[in-house]
Amino acid sequence: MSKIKFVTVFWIFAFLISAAESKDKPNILFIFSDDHTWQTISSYGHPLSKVVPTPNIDRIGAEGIRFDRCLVTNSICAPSRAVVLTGKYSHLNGQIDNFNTFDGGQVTFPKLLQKSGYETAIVGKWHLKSVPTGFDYHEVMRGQGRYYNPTLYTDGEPTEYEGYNTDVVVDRSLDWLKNRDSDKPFMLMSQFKATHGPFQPALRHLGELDDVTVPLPDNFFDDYTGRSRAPGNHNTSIANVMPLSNLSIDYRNIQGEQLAQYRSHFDEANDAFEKANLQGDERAEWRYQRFIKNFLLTSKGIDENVGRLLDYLDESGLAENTIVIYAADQGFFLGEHGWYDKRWMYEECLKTPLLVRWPGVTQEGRVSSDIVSNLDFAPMFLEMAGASIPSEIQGRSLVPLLKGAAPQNWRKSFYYKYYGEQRGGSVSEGYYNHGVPPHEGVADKRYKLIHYKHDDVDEWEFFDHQRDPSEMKSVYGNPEYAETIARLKTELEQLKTQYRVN
Ligand SMILES: [Ca+2]
Repeated sequence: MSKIKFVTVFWIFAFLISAAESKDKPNILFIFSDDHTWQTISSYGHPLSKVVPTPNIDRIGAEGIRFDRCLVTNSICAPSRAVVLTGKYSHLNGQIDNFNTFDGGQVTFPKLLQKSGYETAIVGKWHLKSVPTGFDYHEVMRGQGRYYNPTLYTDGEPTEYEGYNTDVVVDRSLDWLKNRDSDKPFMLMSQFKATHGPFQPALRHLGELDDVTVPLPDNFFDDYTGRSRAPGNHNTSIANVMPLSNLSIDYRNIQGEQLAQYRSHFDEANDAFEKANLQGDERAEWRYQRFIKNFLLTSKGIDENVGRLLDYLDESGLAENTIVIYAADQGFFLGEHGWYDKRWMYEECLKTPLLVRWPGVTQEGRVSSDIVSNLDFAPMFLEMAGASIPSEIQGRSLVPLLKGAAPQNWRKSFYYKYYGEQRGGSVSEGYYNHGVPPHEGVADKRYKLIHYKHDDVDEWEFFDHQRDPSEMKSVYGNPEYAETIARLKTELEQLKTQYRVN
């Protein structure tokens, strides 16, 4: 065989092998929502999720695995998204808060999947300000986007859509799936604005819970004693702080009959509330009911749309070779401690939902209590795709956990850091956004140690979840725990060295 013929045959052969390998690679559908906390997802078993169940999201866990202790490194929107993309803590990926702009020039898992032969796309919420990189296709909202009749942008070019945001994100995701380059495996990120505030359900769900009274959480009227001063300086009270605009709507682009229905649901209720001038518990109860019902019905829109995506995978025959992941950017308070919002290292928002279905790999209905994190998503996606994991990535792939069990040397503790968002004024008067100051800490399966060190503040909190799952009393000064606290302080320093914080 002549040299030229040999080279030609070699390349044809190499191309066929590569095409065959690409065909074998699993597709990845990563469904990611905003603030859609684990308490609302029924498979996690929280009483709130019984009010509005989530059968479609539950199905992912029932046919795959549910992670019960998935912790975020920095419980706020844009930073969590940057951690997911890079597999690195905020101080290394640069996205420490919602104010700065994501550096799209750095290494991210979508870029590495592209190199590995994947067609990549992101549709929906982005929230990182810079133009998405590493995607063959992107169609994203600017900033928070609108719930009703949203505008999505591709390369800065706007397209206006009629309808409800969560429906539109799935319409556009399905459109991309149907028209993609089907010779390649795909990785699609369908990212919802829901359930971020202002809490606005789809028109079809407005008023569905009007006859229901949702029980207040046991610690709704928390007096914040028995802990550091930090929680008492909060600015996230549902009863007194949450603006009514969170229970209202954005009227841009809404007209006619739609407008009349929204006005009737939101404005008339808010007007009646203002007129009634309720006080004390009555006022708190009214505001909680409005908040929680709108939140839960916004969640319902997510679940329905997850169902649409799963149905399409079934109908198209893609389900068998497509991994489905459901997660949110962080958890959220739904009235616990009297709060809405996130940011704190407390359980409600430190923990985020994570469910993964990988046909032929995940054993149906498994539950993992191992400590996993959004830091682990990037390496997980890379290993799923058969791509190598750069050493600079700080998370660990969850693939071994999906296949069976955590390796012996899996993490036993977890490092958290929230940076605070400075607004001005005094520390106790809203200097930090939502009154949440910078803090860091370490958590394991039973204990949590939090350090508030900023300005002239230097305070610790320590919780034993076995005795105090709701984190109502810090036992930092209790000599019974002195040894454990000392151990966790050492652990905290070791983790900071390991993750290059120090
Ligand atoms: Ca969020």
